[in-house]
Formats: sequence, structure tokens, C-alpha cells
Amino acid sequence: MRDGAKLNTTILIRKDANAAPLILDRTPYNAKKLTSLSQGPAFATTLLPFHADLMRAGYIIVLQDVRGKDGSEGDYVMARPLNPGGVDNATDAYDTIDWLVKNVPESNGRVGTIGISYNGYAALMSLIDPHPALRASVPIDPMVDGWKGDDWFHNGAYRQFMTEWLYRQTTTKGSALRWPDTALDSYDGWLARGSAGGTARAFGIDKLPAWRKMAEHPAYDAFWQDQALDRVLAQRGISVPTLLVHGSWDQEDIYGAPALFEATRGTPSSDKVRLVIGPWNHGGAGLGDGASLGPIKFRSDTAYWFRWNVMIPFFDQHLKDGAPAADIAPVTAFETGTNQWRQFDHWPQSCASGCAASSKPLYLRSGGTLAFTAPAPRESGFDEYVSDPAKPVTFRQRPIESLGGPKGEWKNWLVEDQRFAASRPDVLTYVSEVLTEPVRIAGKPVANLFASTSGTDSDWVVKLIDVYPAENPGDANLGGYQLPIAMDVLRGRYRDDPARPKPIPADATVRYRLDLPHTSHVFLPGHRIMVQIQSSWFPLYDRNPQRFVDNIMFAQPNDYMKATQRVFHKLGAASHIELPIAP
Ligand code: PG9
Repeated sequence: MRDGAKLNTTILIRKDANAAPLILDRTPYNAKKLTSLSQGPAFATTLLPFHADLMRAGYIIVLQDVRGKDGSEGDYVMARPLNPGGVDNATDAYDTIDWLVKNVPESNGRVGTIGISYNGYAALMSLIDPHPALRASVPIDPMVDGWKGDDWFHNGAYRQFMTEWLYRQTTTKGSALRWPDTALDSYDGWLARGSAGGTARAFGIDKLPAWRKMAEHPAYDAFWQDQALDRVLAQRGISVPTLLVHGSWDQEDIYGAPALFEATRGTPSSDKVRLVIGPWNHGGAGLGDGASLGPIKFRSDTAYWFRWNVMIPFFDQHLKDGAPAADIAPVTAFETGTNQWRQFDHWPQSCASGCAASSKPLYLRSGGTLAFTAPAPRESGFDEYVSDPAKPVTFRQRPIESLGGPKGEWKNWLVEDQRFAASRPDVLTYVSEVLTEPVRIAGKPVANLFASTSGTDSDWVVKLIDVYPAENPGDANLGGYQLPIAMDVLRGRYRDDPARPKPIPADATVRYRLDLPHTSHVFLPGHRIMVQIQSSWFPLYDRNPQRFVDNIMFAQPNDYMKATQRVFHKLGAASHIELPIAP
């Protein structure tokens, strides 16, 4: 690198390689390990599926440890922000590409970048002042904005479960440490340790620079804004053809790819950027077989289809000498429910205004119902529940194994049946009539809540759910299944300004707007639409004490209080979800 640091790099070249393009994947997950997954003689078994597919397609694969991790020299800064005048992931990508095109004689001198998640963020960084040999990039589930909706916070609620990643990843160079809480059910440990800061103290995490950044920047201040890659790249422009890949059940980075796609709309970069949306969990496009997720089946191998029909033709067009133009639509989206691929010129297909179709309000109504008609003038006003931080609503059914637990349950939690929550007294549930027509959505649902709390701070979790028929002959095991389609959380103190938290006036009716993740889905006839609302999502998110304190990371036991929550559904305070209904 330009500062003399040497980065450990593994280059995989087919024996028959001649004028082959290079694909660079920069990683904090150990390049050596990722290129020797088994002892097998064939790359099909020693590489991750998307790397193996790229090798089959004739590419040279380059895996590199990022600065300071595993075999690489230098210091590691977790998701190192841009560092003008110094070294960062943009300059390291540039210097690596420069070295590769001068030192790999089997190559044709053209380079693509790829990567999942952290590596996807590294791929996006390669687009900043890119090397001229960089001709295409495929960031898969990239981390784009750590505060708005990717790994660290969602709208201000801290994803304390990710502290485990931070601990393993930033304590030692080789990520050798295991998470100290190995209980079968992680719930009790998180509750006993109190705040996220309590866990940090208990495990010595409060000494780690990456944790300190979280604790010092709980609000969306300049620290987060300046490194939000949707803002940064929309402003600087993207000059390299880029295929953004998004999984609609991505449990880690569900925000970034569509947010960046939207941010580039109407800018000169927009013709360089394409979007793929698939029915995948985190990394599923590159790693999984994509025919199912948990118990949900998609009738075909969507990940394999994506890799061979979109990813490889896209790279071929830009990297292989004389390759034909690939016919890749601006947006390629897998529609769940009907289970088919669709191509669009624009995304979202439906929104409040300016899209091909306008979203429609789906109203919360009395009696726990949902309807496309607003509450009647005399309809009574609200539903209420008591949110008790001593008994928080869980994000999964207990026992809840830790992030890296042996069963890997974290990976599929976003498709878990929500019936366990529907029956709790502190979860409000609204459900539509049985649908007689399909309801197709293509975009991001937006929750509009009119709500009050007896406390002075509160979290609001909103879940849009597809309820399967009680008897579901196509797949009897899914009878009555409550499948999450789009869910998210808003920390109430940030309702008006993410950068400047303020208390919620107790018992006042306040309007909250919460963007839910992008989705491409059809609620089929015979199904029902459900909305659930709750005020905790534990232990994935830290508990809101419900009393306004300066920094929730360091809330003390006495700060936590029960609160009475009301959600209104009456004229003038008609809570609803703007559903991005597409034609
Ligand atoms: N979601 C992980 C991550 C990305 C960026 C920062 C921190 C964590 C990952 O899977 O790489």
C-alpha cells in the first residue's frame, strides 16, 4: 500500500487462465480460511459458492485481508471511515488493483470488486476515486449506514446483539475469542447485565475503540452522517457500473442497498447503478441455494439463478474482452408469494408520490382489524398495553441462542412465525379480512403511528405480516403461519430529528413515521394482512428505559419504568401503514 503496509492476498488462478479478468473481494474474515473451506481437490468445495461460480466462469479470484486483520499489516479500524489524505479502504482498494494489474500476467487488466456485508461495504469503498482498471462492482448486502438501518442501530435503537460481532472481530487480529455468554438462552444474561453499557463493562468490551464509538455516538451525528455511504456516494457520484444486491430478509444489513439505489435516482450516477432484490437472508444471494428460507419455499433456486443470470453476465459484459452486452434491467426483483422474477425500470414501483403507482393507506381499526377505509367519524379511539422493561417482548421465541450460536438460528429469524408475539398482552395485533384479491406490494411500507406513552421515551416496533390460511393444503406445516414481510423499530426520542434526541411529552398523542424495509411481495387470496405493534424487541435491541435519560447505553436500573402505551385509530389520529401497492 502507499504507506508501505503489506496486505495479505490470496490469488486463485485457473490453470487454463489467459487474459482472464480479476475479481477482488476484500475481507475482515480471513482470506486464507475463505479459500480453504475444505481439503477438497476442487474449488467447488474449497470456496464459497459465489467465488466458486466466478472461478467456473473463468475469473481470477483475489481474496485480501483488510488492513490490520488476519495476515495483513497495519491497524484495523472497524468500518474505517474515509480518511482524506491518509489511507482507508478506498486507497487500499486502489493500491491493490494497481498492484494486481501490473503483477498478474494471466489477467486482462480489468478488475471487478465484490463482497458480502462488510466486504460489500469494502466493495462500495472501491468506488470512491476508483482505479481506472476497476470496471464493475457487485456489493451484496453492503453495510451502508450503521445508524439508520444496517448493523449497529435501527432508527436509533441499538442492536446490542451485534456487540458479540464487535467483540469477536475487534478484540484480536485473528478473531479468535469466543463470546463469553454461551448459555443456551441468551435472554437472561442480557437482562441481568442491564443496559448495553452493562454488557460492555461485564466483558471488558468498554476498552474496545469500536464499542466506544457506539457509546459516544448514539444519535445520528456527524460521525454517522459522514460515513453513510448512500449520502457519500450519491454526492460524489458513481462512475463504475455497480450491481447492488439486497435480501428482503437480511437480518444484518437490510437498509443499505435499496437506500443507495434510491439516493442515486435522478443523479448522473443513476445509469451506472442496478438493483437486485431477492428472497434472501444476509449473504444468501452468494452463499445459499436460495430455494427456501426457513420453512418458506420459493420453488426454484433463486440464489443460483441470480448468480448465473445476473451477476456473471453483468461482470462478463464489463470485464471480459468482447463479451456481449448483458440485458440486465435497472431492477430485477423476486416477488415472493407468486414466486417469480420481475424486471423493472424503476424502484420503488409504488410510493407516496412520484412512482409508477401511489401507495395506499391501510388503516388500523377498532376491534383489532385492518382496512383500506379510514375510521368512521364516531369510531372509538385507541388500544393500549403496558410495556414493562422488566419483561420485554422478545424478537424470537425463547430459548434465544446468541448471534453466533451453534444452531445458526440468528440467520433465519426474520422469517419466524410471529404467533408467539401475537398472543402477548403487550403486543397489539390488527388483522384484515381474508383477501379475495391479491395485494401486491413493491417498495417500502411506511408506518404512520399516532401514539402516546405515559413515559418520556419509547420504542415503537411495527411489523407487517402475511397470515397464511389456517388450513394451507399446499404446505400443511404453514397453516396459520404469520410470516414477517417488513418490520422495523423507531426509538421515539429521534422522531423529529435523528441528530437531536428529545423527550416525548407524557400522555400526548404524537405522530411517528417509520420506514419499513423494501419488499417485493404478494399477499395471496385466502391470506390476511396483519400488523403488530410493540415497544421492545429484546435482546436484539437494548431496552428503552421509557424514562428519558441522556444516553440509553448507560441507563441505570432505576431508570427503567413501566409505561402505558396507546395507539390511536380515530379520525384525526388514524394510525395506518402506507402500503406500496403496485399495479
Ligand atoms: N453484518 C456484518 C458487518 C458489516 C459491517 C460492519 C459490521 C458488521 C457482516 O456480516 O460483515
